[in-house]
Amino acid sequence: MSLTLYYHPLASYCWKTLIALYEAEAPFEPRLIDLGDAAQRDTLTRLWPLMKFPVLVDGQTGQVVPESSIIIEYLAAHHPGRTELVPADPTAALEARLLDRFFDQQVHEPMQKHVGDKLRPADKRDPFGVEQAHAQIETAYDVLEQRLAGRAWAIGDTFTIADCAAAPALYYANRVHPLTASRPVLTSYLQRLHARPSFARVFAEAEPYLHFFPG
Ligand SMILES: N[C@@H](CCC(=O)N[C@@H](CS)C(=O)NCC(=O)O)C(=O)O
Repeated sequence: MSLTLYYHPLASYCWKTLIALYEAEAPFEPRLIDLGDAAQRDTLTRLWPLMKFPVLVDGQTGQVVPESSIIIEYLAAHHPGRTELVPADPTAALEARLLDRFFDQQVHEPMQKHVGDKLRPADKRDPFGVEQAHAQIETAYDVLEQRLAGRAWAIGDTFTIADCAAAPALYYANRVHPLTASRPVLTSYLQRLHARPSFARVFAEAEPYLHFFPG
């Protein structure tokens, strides 16, 4: 097996790449990294000095691929499956990449700000930053509620990189900043994501760890 994914089953950006791997039906070896273990931290840091996962290693080419979006681009280029994660049509590809960035930067990152703040010592918290993060999520929900109206998936009828990004971002954002009744488009989109077999599998694998989520 040539692909190895360094990951943790609870880590939201790892979910994004796991969904893509399952969509691509690409065989890979999952290597769980426990950041509480110094030797395992070293393993990850040797691969990617920023010590962030996911990291994909292609044993055939020796290529080390960090960053969830880049991993998905790598899969789409080198291990394509039935799901066209990055559309061949350039206009559709731009929309997919735009929404991938949008979910990461406008939903996922402010959600992480909320979670990261909970993990800080009480005297190092940043309540104003967390308030700004919640306002950012609210604006993102506004934009998405309009943009995704009438679409089955993020860019339309086909499941892409944007949906891989959306699933963990929206799942965890909904935990810290719940979708209300005024968000019917996003609420039903999140339900469709949960029903998608790739995400259902990732979620089932994460379930034993979900009680560690500090949200
Ligand atoms: N932009 C990166 C973000 C990766 C990221 O933030 N990963 C988190 C887990 S979801 C992580 O490694 N956290 C460990 C840490 O920051 O110590 C990507 O898209 O892969």
